[in-house]
Amino acid sequence: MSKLTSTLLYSLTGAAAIASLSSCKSNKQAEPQKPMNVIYIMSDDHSYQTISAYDQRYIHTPNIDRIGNEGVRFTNSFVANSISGPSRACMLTGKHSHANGFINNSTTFNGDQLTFPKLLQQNGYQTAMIGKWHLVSDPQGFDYWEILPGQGDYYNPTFIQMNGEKIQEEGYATNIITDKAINWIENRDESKPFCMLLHHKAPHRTWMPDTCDLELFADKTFPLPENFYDNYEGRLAAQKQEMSIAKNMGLVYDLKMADKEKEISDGIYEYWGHEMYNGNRMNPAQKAAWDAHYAPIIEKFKKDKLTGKALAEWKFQQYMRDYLRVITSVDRNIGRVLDYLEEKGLLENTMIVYTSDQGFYMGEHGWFDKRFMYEESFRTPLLVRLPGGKKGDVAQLVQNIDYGPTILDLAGIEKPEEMHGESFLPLLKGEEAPEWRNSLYYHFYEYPAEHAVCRHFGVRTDRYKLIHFYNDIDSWELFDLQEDPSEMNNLYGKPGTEEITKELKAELKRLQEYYDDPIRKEFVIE
Ligand code: SGN
Ligand code: CA
Repeated sequence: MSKLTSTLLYSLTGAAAIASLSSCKSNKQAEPQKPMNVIYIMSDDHSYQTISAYDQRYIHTPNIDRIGNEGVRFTNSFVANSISGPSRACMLTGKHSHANGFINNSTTFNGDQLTFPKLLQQNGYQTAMIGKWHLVSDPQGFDYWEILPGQGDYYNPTFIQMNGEKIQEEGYATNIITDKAINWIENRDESKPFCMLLHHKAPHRTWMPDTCDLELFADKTFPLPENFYDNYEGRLAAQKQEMSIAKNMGLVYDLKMADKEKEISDGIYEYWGHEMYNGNRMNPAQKAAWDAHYAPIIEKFKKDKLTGKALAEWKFQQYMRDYLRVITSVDRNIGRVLDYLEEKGLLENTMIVYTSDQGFYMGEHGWFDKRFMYEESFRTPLLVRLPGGKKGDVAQLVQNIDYGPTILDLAGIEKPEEMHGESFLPLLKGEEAPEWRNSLYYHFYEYPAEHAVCRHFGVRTDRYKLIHFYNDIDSWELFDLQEDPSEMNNLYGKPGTEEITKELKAELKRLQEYYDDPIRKEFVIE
C-alpha cells in the first residue's frame, strides 16, 4: 500500500485548522462565545441494547434518550479495549492501550502522562472526577475528585477523598454519586468553565438494584436472544471463554439466591455472595426490603429444582430483571442531572456526554460480560448533546480514544501529537463531515484471567471484521457483518474470501504500524 493510499484512515484537520476554518467561514457578527462546560457521564458495563434510544426491546430510558434526542446519537461507537481500566485509560489519554501502558485491569495507571483533564485544567477549566475510577493510582489533573475504591459497592459505598481519607456514605451508589456531582457543580467557582467526569459504578456485576426498584420487571419475560444456545462452531476462543450465563453465572453470587440454609450451591463465589447479601453491608431497612423481594424467589427456586435449559433460561430472566432495575436507577439519576442543569440555565452552555466503559452481553452467544471484539462488547453507547449542535444520527466509526481530542477541541485546545484519537467535534456541530477513518483498531490483553477470553487484536471496517487470537491460541476469525451481524459464521479460510482477507490483513498491519503497537514485532501479519 502506498503512503498516499494509506491516508485511508485520516486526513482530518487538527484543532487549529478547524478553528481557523470556522473563524473565516462566516462574516456575520459572531455572538460572544461562552466557554462550553462539559459533563461526561460514563456508566460501567451499560449495553446499548438496554438504552431505548438504541434498542426498544427491553427498557424505556427517557432521560438517557433525551441526551441523544436533543443532540447526536452515534450509531457506530466503539472502544479500543473492552474492559474497564484499559477503556478508562484510553479515554483519558486519547491513546491505545499499548501507548498509555494500562493494558489490563491488573496494571497501575501512570498518572504522570498527558490526559485531557490535565490540559483542560492548565487552560483555565475547573475539573472534577466523581465515582468509579479503577486506575489504581490517584487521579491527576482534577481540582476535585472523590472515587470508589476499585469496583466500589452498590450499598453504603466507601469513597476515597482527595486527602486520602476513606468515608462511607449511607445509601445507594448511583444516587450518591449523582448527589456528589450536583453538589460539586452547585458549589464550583462560577468564574471558570468546568469539566466534570461523573462515573457510575452501575450496572456492573452483580447488578444490585436500589430498594425502590426491586419490584420492577418482576412479571416480565424477556425474549431469549436467537443465539443464546450458540455452540461456538468455528470460533476457538469462544469455545474457551468462561462467561456463559448457564455455566459461569453464580446462583448465589450473581442471582442473589443466598438462602440462609446455604442449600443453594454452585461453587461460584458463594462466600462473597453471602457476604454481600447477608453480611453487614446493608442497613436493616435495606436488608428488609431486599429480603422481602428475594426471599420468595429463593423459596420458589428451591421448590422448582430447575435443571438444564429451564435453569439456564431462568438465570437469563433473573439477570435481565436485575440489570434493567439497575439501569432504571441510572436513567432516573441522569434525569436528576438534566433537571438540575436546566433549572440553573446550564443546558445552554454545557456539552453532555453519555457513554459506558464498554458494551455488554445481554445473553447473546449465551453470555454476560464483555472483552471480545464481537459487536456487543466492542461497541459502546454514545449520546452527546452539544448546545447549538447537530440533532440526529452520526454514523462515522468513532472510538473512545476520540473523546479527549473532541473535548479539547471544544475548549479550543490543540490536540497533542501523542494522542491517537481525533476530534469528532465537527460531526457534533453538523458541519460538513471531515474525511474520516474507514477502519478501527482493537487490542485486548487480559488473559489468562477471569472469564478466560484469549488475547486478540483486530480490525473492523463498516462491513467486515478480522480478528486474530493469540498467546496460547493461534486463530483467525473473519466476519461479514452485513450478512452475519451476530458473528456466528467465521469465514476465515473459506473459499472466496481470499481477496477481502488480504485487504483486511494489509489494513490491520497498517493500523499496527500507524499506532506503533509493539505486537507487530512479535507477531508479523502475513
Ligand atoms: C470483576 C468481575 C468480572 C468482570 C471484571 C472486569 N467479577 O472482576 O465479572 O469481568 O470485574 O469488569 S466480580 O466478581 O468482581 O464482579 S470491569 O468492567 O471492571 O473491567
Ligand atoms: Ca466495565
